[in-house]
Amino acid sequence: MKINVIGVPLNLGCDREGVERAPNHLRERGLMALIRKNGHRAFDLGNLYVPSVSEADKFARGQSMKYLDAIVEVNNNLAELVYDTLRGGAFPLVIGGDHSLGLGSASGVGKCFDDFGIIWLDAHGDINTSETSPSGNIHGMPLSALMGMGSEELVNVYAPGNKVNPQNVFLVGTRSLDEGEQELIEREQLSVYTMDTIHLKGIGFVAEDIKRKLKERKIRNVHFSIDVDSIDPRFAPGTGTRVCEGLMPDEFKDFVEHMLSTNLIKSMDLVELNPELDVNDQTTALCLDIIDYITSRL
Ligand code: 6HN
Ligand code: MN
Ligand code: MN
Ligand code: MN
Repeated sequence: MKINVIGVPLNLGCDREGVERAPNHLRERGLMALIRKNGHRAFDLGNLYVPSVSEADKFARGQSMKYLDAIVEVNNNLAELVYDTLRGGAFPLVIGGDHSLGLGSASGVGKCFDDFGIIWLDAHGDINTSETSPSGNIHGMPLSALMGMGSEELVNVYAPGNKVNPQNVFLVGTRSLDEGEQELIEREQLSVYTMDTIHLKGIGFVAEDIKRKLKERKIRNVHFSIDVDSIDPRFAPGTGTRVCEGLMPDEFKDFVEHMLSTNLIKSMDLVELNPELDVNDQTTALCLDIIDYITSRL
């Protein structure tokens, strides 16, 4: 398979330094060779340009979302690159950077396939809006924007309006939701597989349930957005918003294996690795292991 690696050294969505270093850090530790070892034609498209900002840009025009203009700009460019990659028959592997990039990434996927689904593997929901966000950090808002909810500026990134049907969105590993996020989940009847559910029923059950729904809804293409904080912080401490009681690495791999076996996964994000917060580089090693595991099954 042809795989295009796209680095997005973006930290404006989490408003914390370190995540922007992840794409180069992974490259320096052998990212491209690893993908090629698994038999793929891998191309490194480099890092997307991220505008430099000042403290004054944080709440420009009096709005509550931090660094909105720069984040919209990066996501618009990312969407086009992901779209071009898919049109060229390649698999986009997007390396963050913070999770606000999920907005651009999935928007590019949405232009290519109109019947697509999103699996969002994350400790968090990332479905806040400018109104419900406790932080103003846009990495907590991309998934609601993709479903057409929240500020127009985010909803209209790359193309006007919503990009994905809420029925086709699956949240997995969830264990930290803000009040407004919980309300949105109930209102939209979103498919959410919390850690409580995973502990109770097992990750295999969850995977089978998602596969069944994908089939029922005749979804032919899936974008897989992986936030490193979905994994338990004992194994993945190198990330900015750690939440305990996460997925064990084996549960994570088990889930990934199930999803890849559908052959529906057409694109992927790996986000929120922060090398500066890591302990002995173990989260970087885990990310490389995950990429190895995934690309050996693509
Ligand atoms: N992530 N719910 C919190 C917020 O600020 O909206 C945390 C979001 C974390 C986002 O991990 O990609
Ligand atoms: Mn996230
Ligand atoms: Mn998260
Ligand atoms: Mn467990």
